[in-house]
Amino acid sequence: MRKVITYGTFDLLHFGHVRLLERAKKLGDYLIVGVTSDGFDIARGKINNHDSLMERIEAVKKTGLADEIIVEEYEGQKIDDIKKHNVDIFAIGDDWKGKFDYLSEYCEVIYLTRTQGVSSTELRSNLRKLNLKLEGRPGLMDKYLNETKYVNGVEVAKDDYDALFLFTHPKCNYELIKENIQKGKHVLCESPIALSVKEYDELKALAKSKKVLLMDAIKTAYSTAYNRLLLLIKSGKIGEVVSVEATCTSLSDLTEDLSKKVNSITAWGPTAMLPIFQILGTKYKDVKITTKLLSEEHLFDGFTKIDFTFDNAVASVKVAKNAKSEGELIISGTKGYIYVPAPWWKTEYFEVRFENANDSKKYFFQLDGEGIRNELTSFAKSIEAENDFANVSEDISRAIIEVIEKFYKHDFVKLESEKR
Ligand code: C2G
Repeated sequence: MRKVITYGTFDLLHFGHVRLLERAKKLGDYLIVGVTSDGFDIARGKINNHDSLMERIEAVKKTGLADEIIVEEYEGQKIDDIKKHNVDIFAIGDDWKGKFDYLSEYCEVIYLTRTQGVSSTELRSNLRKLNLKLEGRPGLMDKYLNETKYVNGVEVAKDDYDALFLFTHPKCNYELIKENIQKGKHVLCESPIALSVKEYDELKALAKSKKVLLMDAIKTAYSTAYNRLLLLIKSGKIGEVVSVEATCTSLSDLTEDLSKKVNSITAWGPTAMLPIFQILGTKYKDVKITTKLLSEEHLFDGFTKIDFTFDNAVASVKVAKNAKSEGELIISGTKGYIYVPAPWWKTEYFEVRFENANDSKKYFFQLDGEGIRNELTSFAKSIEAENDFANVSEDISRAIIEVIEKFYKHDFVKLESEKR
């Protein structure tokens, strides 16, 4: 029996793909099709697939041409597969001509003519695009604009727009969001969406009645490593969680008018509180805010510590724009702990550590675009599917705002400045 193998992404499966599979199949008696995993595609720079891996596998299956479907997950896997499956022929479109000659050491390599006039890229660009307007602090504009390029189904709006990505000063959020929702626009807004729970609930209700999406933007919630870490905790890897400590600091130029600057608790609080509420839930028994104010008038905190007490655990957050510390995340459990080194909020790496160092493990997951492009993808997908795929749930957004509101109500302990 002659075994043939071929590989591809097969996004939005089309005539060109089917013709390739047909010809590959005819080269032998048994066809193995390797479908690329999302992770592998991301690693090789193809981040804008429309269909998920499951959908792409299903589509290949439906052609009835594959005798076996496998998933391609890593660089170099082709050699392993060819050896493992005793493959006689490797076939691929001639857009790859010469690129896989190195496989001839293991089997015959055949390049098949690519079908002209049809491609996944073209099909993707014909799908309806979400016209996204970006509005916010100039310092962030270039970074966010650049991220939109990687997101399938999103186009930066020229005039009219369907959706708004907002990253203005948080005190402007409420009015701007209200105005846009009333006009029927979907809104993705940098957290916190509002500075009081009342305003937040009002905006959420308005969005519901206007049938638009209002989504909280916290990019860390879309980082692969962070999400895997949450899953490990939920699966009991470190036992029962007893403590979560998150620190986020950035020293910035605060000589300008502080009324225009975002204070520490608003800038960093949502990100720092995210793991606490996602791991321990939002029903804490007690919260205490201790702060060092740079300006009483603008309620600008240079450094703030927030301490939570839960029934079975404690948590604390340290945020600062006028103090520097190690931006780490430590989650302690009854069996072990997870350590995420600085800057944990855009991490690709973490460690699970145990008493016996031999049991400790290191985890690495590639992260492109700090999670922003994944966040934009979730936003666009949620709108397209009329379903909420957000990674930050409503109760968590509300809990974050509740703490920030407490700060704005002056419900904190104030640290004095050193007298010199
Ligand atoms: N193809 C074709 N004609 C087209 C489009 C694609 O013959 N009009 C072929 C490609 O040459 C490839 C297969 O269909 O052999 C799958 O194409 P893609 O889904 O674009 O996958 P690709 O990025 O080429 O992945 O490890 C993955 C492989 O290296 C190839």
